Amino acid sequence: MASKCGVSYAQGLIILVTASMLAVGHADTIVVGGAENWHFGFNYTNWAFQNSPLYLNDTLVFKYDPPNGTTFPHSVYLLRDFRSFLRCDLRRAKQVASVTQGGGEGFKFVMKRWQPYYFACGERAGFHCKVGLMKFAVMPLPRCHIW
Ligand SMILES: [Cu+2]
Repeated sequence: MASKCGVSYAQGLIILVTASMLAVGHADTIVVGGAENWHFGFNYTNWAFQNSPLYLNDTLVFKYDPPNGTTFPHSVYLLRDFRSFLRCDLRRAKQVASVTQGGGEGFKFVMKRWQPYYFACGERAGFHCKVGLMKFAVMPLPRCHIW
């Protein structure tokens, strides 16, 4: 009797572990800007609208060349709130990727928290954000398995 109970408990554990693995496997990886990558003058707010919704634990990939003779440097910052997002106000913003981190496979950011994220390029004191449109907001949704 005890061993039978133990077996079913183990089976239950296996099901739980498998389910959580499936949930992890369900997260998507999205290249910011798609084929445009992360550059000056592309409308990332439109891009974010067109690619919404995004979900918790999804990975955003920012791809941009490290500084060289022909490209402008870019970076990735998290702005503090909606107000600083609207104004491209970089004071108190948090840098999450430097000008060199967008090379190769790109800089990967996992949205782990259920909160709005305000992304922006921090170069030229907000000029890339304001004039270059290098900003977008995301509110990642929890994935539901109701159906
Ligand atoms: Cu930039």
